Amino acid sequence: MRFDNQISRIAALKDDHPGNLALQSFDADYFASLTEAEQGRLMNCLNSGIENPDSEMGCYACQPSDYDAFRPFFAKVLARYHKVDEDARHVNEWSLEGIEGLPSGGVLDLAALGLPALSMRVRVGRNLTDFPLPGAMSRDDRVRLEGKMMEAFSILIADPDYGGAYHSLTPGNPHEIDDAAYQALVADHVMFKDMSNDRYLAAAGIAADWPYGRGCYVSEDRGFIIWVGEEDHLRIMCMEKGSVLNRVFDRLKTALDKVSKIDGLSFASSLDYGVVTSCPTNLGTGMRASVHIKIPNLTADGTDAKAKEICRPLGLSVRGVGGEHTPIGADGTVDISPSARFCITEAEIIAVLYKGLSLLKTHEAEAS
Ligand code: ADP
Ligand code: DAR
Repeated sequence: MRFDNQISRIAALKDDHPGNLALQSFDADYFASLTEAEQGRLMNCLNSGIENPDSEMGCYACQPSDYDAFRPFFAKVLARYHKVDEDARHVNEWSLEGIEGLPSGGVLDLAALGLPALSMRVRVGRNLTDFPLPGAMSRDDRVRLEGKMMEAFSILIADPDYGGAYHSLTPGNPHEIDDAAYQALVADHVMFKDMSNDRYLAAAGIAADWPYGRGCYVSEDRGFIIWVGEEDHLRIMCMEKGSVLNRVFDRLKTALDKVSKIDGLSFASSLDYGVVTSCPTNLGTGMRASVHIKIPNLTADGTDAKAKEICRPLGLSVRGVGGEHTPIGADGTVDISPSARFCITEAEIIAVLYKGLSLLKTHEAEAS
């Protein structure tokens, strides 16, 4: 049969890689029940996890409809990763109303927790309904999507609240920037890293055709950014150094409402799974809300091990100062964000960050 080799590799890898949820959730009988065309679509989703057995998720959706089309498979990986029932349904909600344990008035002021001003960032992934997801795009798809977004950016540039500029990595694009300018944007945490160096994204097809169709829109104050052509078609984010988390959270919601109303832009979503993203770890909200915070006591050994041990029960993840798969800062600066993205609302995510930081501050003080 056409996929016998992949099926054999999955069977051979499964027992030695219990953390690879795609391998663990693959069911040969379900796969055999699919048409050959469906089998090809689903196997494309597993390429990354087969080629990288050390993956924690091990799969990426390749078409906006994959989660619903291959529900028997994706329901298993989602349940295992997000610790929810296989029939769980996601609800999106940005209002803080009714969330317990927050300051009256809902102002999430880090200064009230005794924390200094921090670099705050909230990002969401979004994908357009009229293109394949990044793992299945051709180079022409990627350049056409960039062109469609450049038309949308011309509307933002005309609006004083969003005015800025688009910076493209696509050779020959009228807004193409050189490597020095690109590296400066990456160093400033404005632009994403070279995806072709990420073996998971490379195996998934998401990094293909680099750097065609890639770029970022940046507002004049650098507080509103849209990535084009990263792991999702769009990563829409707000970022600033300060104390009130609501500032980036509310600005992002307002910006998202503005962008989603631009003619021709329609974001992929599922009735059961919420916002559709390439990676099942981001499904539902596509949201990561983070701060960069110095915790020199919990990172005194130069690693993030103790910080991760403390943060895990707080529902927080620890990343390096350069983002995913990068080291922590020499001064103990780490990237802290809630781990949950799915079957949690946007409002609950920012609340977890606020409450988690209060507890993290206590643990940092106790570690002195
Ligand atoms: P994502 O957050 O989109 O999942 P990464 O974790 O790789 O992707 O981070 C992408 C970039 O955003 C990196 O340069 C990272 O340092 C930067 N970043 C993330 N959170 C913050 C923050 N709170 N302040 C400043 N930069 C941040
Ligand atoms: N290495 C992949 C990525 C999982 C989560 N990170 C993302 N989506 N950027 C894995 O399956 O482990």
